[in-house]
Amino acid sequence: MSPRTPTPQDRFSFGLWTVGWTGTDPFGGPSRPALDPWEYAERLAALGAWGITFHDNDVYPFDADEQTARDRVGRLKSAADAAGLVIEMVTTNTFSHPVFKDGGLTSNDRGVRRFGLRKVLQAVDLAAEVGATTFVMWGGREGSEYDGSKDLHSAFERYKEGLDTVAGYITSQGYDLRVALEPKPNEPRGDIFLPTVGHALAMIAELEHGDVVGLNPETGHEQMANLNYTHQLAQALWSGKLFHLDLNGQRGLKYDQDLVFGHGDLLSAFFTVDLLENGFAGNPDAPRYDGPRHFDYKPSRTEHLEGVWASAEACMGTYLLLAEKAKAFRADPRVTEAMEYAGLGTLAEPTIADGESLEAFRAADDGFDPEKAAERDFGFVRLNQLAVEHLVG
Ligand SMILES: [Mn+2]
Repeated sequence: MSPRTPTPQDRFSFGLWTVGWTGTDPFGGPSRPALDPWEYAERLAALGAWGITFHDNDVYPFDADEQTARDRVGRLKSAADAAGLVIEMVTTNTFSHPVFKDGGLTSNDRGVRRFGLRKVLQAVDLAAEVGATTFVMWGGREGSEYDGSKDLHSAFERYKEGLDTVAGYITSQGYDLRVALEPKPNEPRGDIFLPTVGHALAMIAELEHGDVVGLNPETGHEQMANLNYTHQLAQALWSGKLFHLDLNGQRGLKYDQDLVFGHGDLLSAFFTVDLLENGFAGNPDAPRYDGPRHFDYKPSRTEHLEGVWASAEACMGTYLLLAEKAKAFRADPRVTEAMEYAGLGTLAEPTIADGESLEAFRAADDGFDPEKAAERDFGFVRLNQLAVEHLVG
């Protein structure tokens, strides 16, 4: 079975830094040339992508003057428009330049924090100008290697101050833009602040302007923390905070691999796509994700330019195959039966009845026999095997 050709209706988007990665890693230099940012647009559109995303410094150098920055962004925007691509998300690079070695918003150096926050605000204006609707904030350098190196309480205060300044600015400008935090447990810092979706949700709950702040969970980042990516997406959705996502592949607890989507934990990828395409099983009224299917991966260093395009196609192709298989899984009468047997649909029913007082509830005799209930067979394995059959069949 080969995947159908992607179309803009699929809303696939790619970071310029993904196909634009030249293969430089901590152990070696580039293994392929860099193209100019606008050169990627036409090729991605030809492959069936719908959108592109970028960091400010994917398009213009860190030390560019304002005119150079404007010219280069203008050139990219024209190329995107000509190719029919949407610029759906923009983000700031507050990690590459050594000035950010101790973070952009949480550096111990106040001068760096003021510089970093200005850089973020400038990128917010840029995001609004090019029509992006999501502004991702990945605080890759916000963190530490040594527990004694930070006043951690103040670090969270400064992180909050920075996020609130950005979110408040977006609101005050009336920009049609939402902030999406991207958690990651480690790399490049030994320990990064907001290491998981749950930590980011807890930070958002403390913000003054948290209404425009949500999440951009990445497959590999959650899996690096040994967490279930689909569960993280689900909790973000449940919280009304799944604003954007980064799909890729990761094989277990190691460095951030950024593999092609599905080239890590394939069964997990299947259920990720099942959630995104079909919603929560047994609960059609639950919130759904309707944002871009955004890939944040790195074409492996072994590949040259042909391999870059093949890997971009592979991300979209894998997603489409999994979407087809997830549809077939949900439509399979054996799956419907197995879901009923498993009691999926009954979890949506509140435990305490509507209008039932706590007194009445506590006094109620449901005729419940825990020994009998303990004998129940849920059939989760059979249900999972049906998913495996659909996946590999
Ligand atoms: Mn990653």
